[in-house]
Amino acid sequence: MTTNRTTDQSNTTNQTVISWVKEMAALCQPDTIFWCDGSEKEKAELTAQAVASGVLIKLNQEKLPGCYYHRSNPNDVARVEQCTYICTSAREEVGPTNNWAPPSEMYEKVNGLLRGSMRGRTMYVVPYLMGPSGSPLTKVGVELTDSIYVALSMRVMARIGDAAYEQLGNRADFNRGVHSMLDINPDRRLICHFPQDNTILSVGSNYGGNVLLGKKCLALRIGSYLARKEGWMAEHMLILGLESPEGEKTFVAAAFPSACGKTNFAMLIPPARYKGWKVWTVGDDIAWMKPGPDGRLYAINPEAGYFGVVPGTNSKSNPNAVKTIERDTIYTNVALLPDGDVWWEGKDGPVPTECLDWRGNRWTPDSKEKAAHPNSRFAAPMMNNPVVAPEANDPHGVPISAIIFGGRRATTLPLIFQSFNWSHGVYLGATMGSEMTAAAVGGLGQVRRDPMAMLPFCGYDMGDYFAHWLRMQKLTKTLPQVFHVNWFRKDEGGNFLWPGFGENMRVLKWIVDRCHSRVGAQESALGWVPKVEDFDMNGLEGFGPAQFEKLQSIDTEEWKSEILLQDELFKNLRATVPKELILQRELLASRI
Ligand code: OXD
Ligand code: MN
Repeated sequence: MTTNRTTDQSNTTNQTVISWVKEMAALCQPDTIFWCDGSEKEKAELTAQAVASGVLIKLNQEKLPGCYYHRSNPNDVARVEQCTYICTSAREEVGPTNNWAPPSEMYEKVNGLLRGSMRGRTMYVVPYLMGPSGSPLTKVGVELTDSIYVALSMRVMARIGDAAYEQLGNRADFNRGVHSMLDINPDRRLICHFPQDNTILSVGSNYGGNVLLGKKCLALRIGSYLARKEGWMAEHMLILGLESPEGEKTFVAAAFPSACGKTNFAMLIPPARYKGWKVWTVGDDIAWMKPGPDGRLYAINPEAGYFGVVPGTNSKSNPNAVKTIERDTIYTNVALLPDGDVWWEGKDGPVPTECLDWRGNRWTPDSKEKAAHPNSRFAAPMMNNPVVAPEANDPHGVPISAIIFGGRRATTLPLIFQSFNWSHGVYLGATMGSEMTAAAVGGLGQVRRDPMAMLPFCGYDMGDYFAHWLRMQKLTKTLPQVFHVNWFRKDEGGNFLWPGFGENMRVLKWIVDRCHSRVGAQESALGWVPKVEDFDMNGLEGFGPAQFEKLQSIDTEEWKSEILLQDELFKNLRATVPKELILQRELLASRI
């Protein structure tokens, strides 16, 4: 089934959009152009088309109303950092941690691949907003894609349709994004950012992070570039609000590398003893933060949906996510049960006796391979989240009182400490690290530095990015307090020292009390730490002051090697790393 909405029947009067779409259509030569308006009627029409063509499988609508299933090409299951480029006039601008290519060369190469790439296909024109409608922080993008799966996923992940054209008016400052699957060939896979032109070209993939261009490409890579230019911050952070029984709400933003539980923390349910306390989710992946009129930092979540890793999602790890993905969700690369339900490793309930794995092959518990791909995903509307913050749609954003950094560290890093000041806080973010799993190149236990969890997402030189963080002191009156957490410290026997999940509320409570100057702290070599009597251990089975001391201990030998490891990152970024951070390292070394 094709549609008859042609170029001449565009649903915008913005001439820049219309002529750019015409230009791209002349290049890509689609059979048809479909101008998305974001309506429910359109959703039904496109969904029916995707089911008819086999791109989506309709799931059991009694169990999972509004849910659909997609299998990707097995060669296309994750973001591909080696195919991701930042194209600016000078190589130095992108620094040593990004792939660089000259814009002219990359335009020529990708336009060559795009030429005629949409013959026999439809080009969907997806106008979208990153951010709530009417917010001064919100940006407009238009994505052209030949993937109906992308068109349908974009309407979950962003606010799409006429609202975007309304916000744009007749201006020309929208992000131009072009995506073509080509033949989903890893050899012709490129995700190219042109920050100076506010343009993204993505070819050869159909996987979320590479193709839902509003997310990592615009909201983080291009976003971070624009943020530095315009005096705000685009960060790989969740945003949550903690409400006290008296109704006081405190908002915090937190950056953890992938697979460290960002979505879980954003949707945390406080344990029973925290009667009347509530956590509200503003966002689970990205925060855009800008100084407000009162000099505080205000944050919005630019997204409208969650694109989360499915395996391990259950009623212990994240009960709110379980509810969020029960309806209106697009599942990709999980396993399919005979009754049209889905399954994944770590799901509640019994392991099925039989299902189809993410590749479509018969799977039984004896199979050697996983049934769901470890990076299988849900795309679910944030409004499905039982604890979505009402402020998630507030154009003013929320005032951020604390920034939390964290990683997965079996040793060395205590459960919680607070920076002495902003520069020290920037140092904590800059030296953030996480241990790689056995599957990752580099080997078990090796710490990969991932500054502010932005290593794959910073659209310019990392040293300049640190300098921008430091500069925020001049652009704001009151900056958030900065904290570092580690939920993953282990004892000599390899057992976790901290129960994690909902119990992380105890750490969050101390953080929030610190922000409101309600609790004192003790000075340590690393920063301010909780006094043992201030840290709530009530009702924690098998956990008392001795366990807390162990979890918080600072081992001088471990820290000597940690400081050396941190230096490797600084050596790599030598040309631009701010002197203030070198000084912070020296101060840390002298304290240790
Ligand atoms: C994500 C990621 O998908 O960080 O959010 O990779
Ligand atoms: Mn992410």
